[in-house]
Amino acid sequence: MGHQDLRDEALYESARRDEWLSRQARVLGMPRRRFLARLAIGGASAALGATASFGSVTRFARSAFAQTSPLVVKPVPSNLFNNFGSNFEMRWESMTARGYVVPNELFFIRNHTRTPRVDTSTWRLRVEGSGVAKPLELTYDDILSLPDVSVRRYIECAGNGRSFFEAQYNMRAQGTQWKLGAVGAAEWTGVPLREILDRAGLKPTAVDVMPEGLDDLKVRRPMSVAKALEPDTLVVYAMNGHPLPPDHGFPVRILTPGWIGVASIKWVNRIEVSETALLSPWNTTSYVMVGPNYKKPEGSQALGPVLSLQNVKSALELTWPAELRAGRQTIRGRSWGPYAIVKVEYSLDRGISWQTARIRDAAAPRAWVRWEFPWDARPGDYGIRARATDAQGNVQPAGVPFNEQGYLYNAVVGHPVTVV
Ligand SMILES: Nc1nc2c(c(=O)[nH]1)N[C@H]1C(S)=C(S)[C@@H](COP(=O)(O)O)O[C@H]1N2
Ligand SMILES: [Mo]
Repeated sequence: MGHQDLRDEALYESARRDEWLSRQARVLGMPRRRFLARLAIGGASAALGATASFGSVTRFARSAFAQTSPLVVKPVPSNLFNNFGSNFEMRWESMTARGYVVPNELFFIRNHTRTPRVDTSTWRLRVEGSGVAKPLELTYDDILSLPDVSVRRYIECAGNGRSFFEAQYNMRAQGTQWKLGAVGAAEWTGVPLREILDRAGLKPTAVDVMPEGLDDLKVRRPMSVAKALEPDTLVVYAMNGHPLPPDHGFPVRILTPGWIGVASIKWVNRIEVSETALLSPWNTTSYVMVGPNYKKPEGSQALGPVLSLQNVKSALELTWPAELRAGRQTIRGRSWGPYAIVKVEYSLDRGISWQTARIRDAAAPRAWVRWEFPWDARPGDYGIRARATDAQGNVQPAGVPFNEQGYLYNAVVGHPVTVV
């Protein structure tokens, strides 16, 4: 397979899917009860209040509509997810008037191959490489006994919104044709990565930190030491107060807030720390910007500028397309980005005039805010537009230059709504 082919996410993955489908998955149980007991003793328990209303979602997901996929573990019913095979997009209407976090049952899944099952009695996390003086091997229990923090942050796929490139340019970008549901905010509990790097004797000469997953492709993606040392860059073991579900990285995943989702590596069993820059397919051939508006960086093996930070985006908590009854109602949505969202505007006349929506959550970086506005809807066809501004003054643009792999589409989108 040539370089060109590797840039096509779909081709790249289907070639390898044959490889790993033929192997037998390790199906081993997870020690859920023991885990929950530990969570209750540890400091994490206090911070985990945000998970009410789970019962109803679980019943919903297990209802007659429930569908399963051989590539993921949790039920992925079509009333909750758009199904792309190994990838499952959250349907935004399932978040209508819900709490701040996306319940685990509703959270989008982005797998390059399939969800592996991991036995924590044999699993270890190794921290090694030229950038550490004291290579480490940690058990699951070791990690649970380290100092923990809980943070509310979103994870978003770099390709979220990709389908709108085709709508804008009549040209389809490679990869999963997401609308805006490849994003979710959750409360993540884990150990700051810097605690672990400290214990491994991080050298002042270290430059890159590369977590690696134990899924079939060993998905791995370097980050700078600076990013690794940020207080909310975590080795996560709990999501919304529950052990990390298999599809979301059990036993541990990395959380790199504000960065593209692929940097939040799931099923991590190895972290390489290096005194030299690290390369992987995920920072050379994919998750790089390739297109007429982007230049290949000089002296780099990457095919284009390498992505790290996400950008500011918005979505409405409505079906796509939506049909609403005429009359007074509240329209709701959410906006997010690496910096705090300070303003959200909406337009009901195709972007000619804008009004300010009411933001319902305190602005925080690397998180989302819920917002709403009242609408006395008259019969007709609309494209409801939302446009967020962050604390750095970044505003969602009217359009985004094309890139072949369809990353970072954050232009204002007209959500099709028919009022009857
Ligand atoms: N090991 C591993 N980590 C991974 C992936 C993967 O396929 N394998 N997918 C990445 C991508 S592209 C995204 S967007 C996020 C999605 O996280 P989620 O499936 O928990 O929503 O996980 C990232 N971490
Ligand atoms: Mo992603």
